[in-house]
Amino acid sequence: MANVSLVGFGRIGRDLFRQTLGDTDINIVSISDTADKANLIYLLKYDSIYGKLDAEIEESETGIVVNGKENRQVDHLTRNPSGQMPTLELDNGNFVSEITVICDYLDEQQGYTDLMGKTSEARAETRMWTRRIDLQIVEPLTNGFRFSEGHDFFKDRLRLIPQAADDLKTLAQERITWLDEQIKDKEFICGDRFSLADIMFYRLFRFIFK
Ligand SMILES: N[C@@H](CCC(=O)N[C@@H](CS)C(=O)NCC(=O)O)C(=O)O
Repeated sequence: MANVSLVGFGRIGRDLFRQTLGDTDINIVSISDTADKANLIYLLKYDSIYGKLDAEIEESETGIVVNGKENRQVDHLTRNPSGQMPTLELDNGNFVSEITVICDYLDEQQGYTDLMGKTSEARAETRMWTRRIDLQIVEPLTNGFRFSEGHDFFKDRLRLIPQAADDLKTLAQERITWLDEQIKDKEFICGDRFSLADIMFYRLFRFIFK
């Protein structure tokens, strides 16, 4: 996907913007114009030639937000180039993203608890399971969801491959069945220790089956 900045939001800029809404190859990440924001929003929304724009447009502190994609705009992309949440801002102003990495970092700040593991081996075990769960279950299942039930919400945010949705859900389902077998004699995924691996798995499970 190409990230594009528009310099000037006159007739041509607004026309280009309209043409790219819903386009999965072009993502407008910033618009600069000296004109009044409210006026620009009005002109974008009500065009005497192209008619009313079928999109939700709001004014935000930093600019305008179309179809609520603020996390996909340049401000957030400088924090996290993936355009996703969560992103943690550190005390020195740097940013860290990816759920597993943020949790690992925060637990390390506590001197490491059972959530990541108190020994190198316990942490390796947690990272091994969270990686398997993230790559083999969370990612295929959430993409399967984004490509089908979540299609309308994600269509302007990501490249969607609707025909892959069922296969991705099947892949995840097979790995869930495999995981079930792996943990059948254990209390938690890492044995008797409640860890990040359990949280990763069950928060997804609750979201999908809520
Ligand atoms: N691999 C990423 C996935 C993050 C993710 O899926 N974030 C979702 C919310 S939980 C998101 O930002 N959705 C909105 C979007 O993609 O525009 C991580 O572990 O942090």
